[in-house]
Amino acid sequence: MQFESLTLKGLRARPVVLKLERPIVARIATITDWPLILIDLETEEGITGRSYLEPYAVKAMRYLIPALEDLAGQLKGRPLAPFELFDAARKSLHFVGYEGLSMIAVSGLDMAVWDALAKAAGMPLCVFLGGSAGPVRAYNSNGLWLQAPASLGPEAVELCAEGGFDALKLRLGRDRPRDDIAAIEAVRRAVGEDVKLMVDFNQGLDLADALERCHQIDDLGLAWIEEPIVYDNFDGFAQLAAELRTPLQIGENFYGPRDLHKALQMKACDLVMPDFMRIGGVTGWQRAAAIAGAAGIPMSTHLYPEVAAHVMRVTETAHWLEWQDWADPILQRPFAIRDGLFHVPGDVPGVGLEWNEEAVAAHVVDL
Ligand code: SMN
Ligand code: MG
Repeated sequence: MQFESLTLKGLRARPVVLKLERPIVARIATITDWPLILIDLETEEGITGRSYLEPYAVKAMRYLIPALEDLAGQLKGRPLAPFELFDAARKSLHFVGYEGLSMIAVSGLDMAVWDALAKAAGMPLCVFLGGSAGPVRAYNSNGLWLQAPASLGPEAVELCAEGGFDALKLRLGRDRPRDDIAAIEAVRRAVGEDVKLMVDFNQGLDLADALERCHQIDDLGLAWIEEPIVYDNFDGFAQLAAELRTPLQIGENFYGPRDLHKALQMKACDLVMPDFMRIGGVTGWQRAAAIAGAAGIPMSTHLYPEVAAHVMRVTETAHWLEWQDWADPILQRPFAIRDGLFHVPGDVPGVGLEWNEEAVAAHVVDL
């Protein structure tokens, strides 16, 4: 097999909005319309790398798409070497500030670059990265938002059945702490003791409330407590981690591997779960995974399950893949979950993202 080197030619980014089947109702926001930026990275050699970004707010696509186009314009004509393009893109934004939206744009570009390269090599991304295709254990994160406790039990049963899952995530942060406890109990009653239960406060509490409310649920056998307080209060997380027996999970708001490093230095958590659009795509993930691996900290994923499955196959301390099917409506080949496992196919080169163009046409929006 002759490896073909690739040259960056251009990038197309299209804004799409999908209606969520189960709307996001978190303490800090309700989201019914889910934005996706579909990225096609074109190469001179005719191979297209694909990725997407989910920036939560539809309006955020208005400023992220020009940022993606700018980065591609600046890197046009360069060989598709992901580490080099990542560093060049990131450094070009030093004066602007390379966290926040800058990092999100770099991450979207990076994921598409890795996809194109693995496609050119004719390998699934996980094989290209030195691993093998196979299963990745996943929990179902598709529902269980801040809804009435009575609806939680039936939904939890449904979510387990969707793919033979034995782990679910439930969102907390209701006004009255006892309603959160009732929600946990409702899910437990419905699915039994053997299903693992992660809970997520979505940054909704202040530190004083978090200390009190996390202690109240500390002996309920939860798999983890996620983001009880605002994401960048590492001092507060360190206090919580020191006091609680239940593992404390953070990381979906780490902007780049250095945030993960800082969190571990400060003992701000027991577990980490970086998000691909903030950690720096596949490149940022690998750098972060090396830090978590050396520290012996279990690492889970946040959103982007298609890319997540590949990198989890090569992540030293791989823990849980967060399963969401939110991109499924615009994918040609939605991925299969069986027995709670995401099965990475061995015969699909790259990440395996191909757009269902008819569905894209039906959901593409004017910004
Ligand atoms: C989450 C994910 C996506 C949108 C809102 C909230 C949540 C999670 O924090 O961890 O799944
Ligand atoms: Mg979360």
